[in-house]
Amino acid sequence: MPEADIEALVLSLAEIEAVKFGEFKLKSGLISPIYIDLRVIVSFPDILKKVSDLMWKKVEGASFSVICGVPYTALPIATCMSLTTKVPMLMRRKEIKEYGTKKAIEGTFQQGQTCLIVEDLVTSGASVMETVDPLEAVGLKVSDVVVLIDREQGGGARLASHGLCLHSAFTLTFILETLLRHGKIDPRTAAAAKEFVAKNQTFDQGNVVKDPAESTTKPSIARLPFSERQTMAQCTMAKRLFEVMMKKKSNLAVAADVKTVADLLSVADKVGPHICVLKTHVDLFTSWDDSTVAMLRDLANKHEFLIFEDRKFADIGNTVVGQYEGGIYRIAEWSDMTNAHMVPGPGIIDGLRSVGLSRGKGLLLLAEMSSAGNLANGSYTLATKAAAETNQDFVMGYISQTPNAWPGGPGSPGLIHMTPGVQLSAGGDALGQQYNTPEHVIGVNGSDVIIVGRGIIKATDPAAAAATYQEAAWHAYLNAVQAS
Ligand code: S5P
Repeated sequence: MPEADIEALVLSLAEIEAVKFGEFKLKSGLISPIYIDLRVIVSFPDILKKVSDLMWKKVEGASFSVICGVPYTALPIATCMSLTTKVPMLMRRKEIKEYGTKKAIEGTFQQGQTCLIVEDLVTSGASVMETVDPLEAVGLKVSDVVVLIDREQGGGARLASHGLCLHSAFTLTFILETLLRHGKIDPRTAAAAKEFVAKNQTFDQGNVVKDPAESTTKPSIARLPFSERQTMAQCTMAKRLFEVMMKKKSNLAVAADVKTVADLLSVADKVGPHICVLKTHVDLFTSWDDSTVAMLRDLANKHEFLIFEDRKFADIGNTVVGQYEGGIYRIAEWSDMTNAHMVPGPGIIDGLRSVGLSRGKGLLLLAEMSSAGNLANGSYTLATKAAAETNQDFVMGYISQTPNAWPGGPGSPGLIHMTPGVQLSAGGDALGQQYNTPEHVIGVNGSDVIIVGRGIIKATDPAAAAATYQEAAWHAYLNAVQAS
């Protein structure tokens, strides 16, 4: 596109008030001297076409076979590009769909395909990352992002830190200079806008500083404190677990894998002060009745811990409904959370949700396992991540191993990662269990909660052992937050 046409496009964006000057209050409360709202371009098909053609030119040479617009403003731009170039498009759902397929990404694609992200405006890059994460979670690759306007507030640097290359049709500086040259704004206005940009950088040497104009969602890889993540959690039980962790300064869950209910109650009472969660395998016990349930719940109230029945549901929706609420164990009555494999597909979440959601329960999805040779990895883990992301009303988090290594990182900060296979020194047992240390699990692998069984319950003094693990895991969490 000739330079004169590019300048004409900038002038027409100002004419249709897609770029405005004055005093504008941003979502963050900041007052900005410039306001860019590109939603209006849908009313001007000629401009929309020019915008998409110019953006397309900017990604010449980049390699991709499918494109995806960031909802909503960039959707018509991406559609226009797709119609012109015949490169197929995908759509990301912004809302969680309650019924139907619950897909985060709509459209036809193959795992391993590379997708170009199309966005109207980049400030901090947070909105772009909200689309990159679910695309990567379903196995697509993302390497390039094209935007109409780069506000030059750190978005490019943040995207680069995620390995993404930002291409922009215009920088804000170019827009200001063009409008100034054509007498559309005065030098004072241009200077005020430039100053605002300089003062409101969102990314400084790899750290997110602030996010003034875009979504408040933080990048998934940053280690935000539990206090902040609690406000982002959608599931009631996730909020509750964050609260318990903060109050007790404990991100330790104990796996009470004992043989009798007497031992269960004894262990629960001993380790209770040190834990946020007590994990049970109710089918290990030789008996189970209402009085045991009452005593266990009393201990949970006394020590303020949550109860996680590690049932690992793995059947079709209709079957798990009965298994969760009925049978001898009536798990939904006394446990605060349970977990499920995603092997059967999303019907398993729907089934468990139909029992647990109204009771305020939470579900953990098994995205990875600790045992040697297990099959929960690669695309299975990514599909589980996508299922968790789109069902955050009831899914409170994951059973995972290495969330920091997942494509796109650990996912939404409102989801909690719990990791079994933890002892004070790395190693394993004779049946395939593999152990990492609390520091490694929390600090390196990016988990939130350690789950410890034999390291505590087989210790001569389980209470003292629990205190040791509690301290190690909490320190690892504090260090991880401080370091990010
Ligand atoms: O991948 C997994 C998932 C789970 S929930 N690996 C696991 O070990 N678990 C559970 O964590 C397992 O069923 C057991 O209750 C606990 C680990 O116990 P430990 O004695 O090996 O620490």
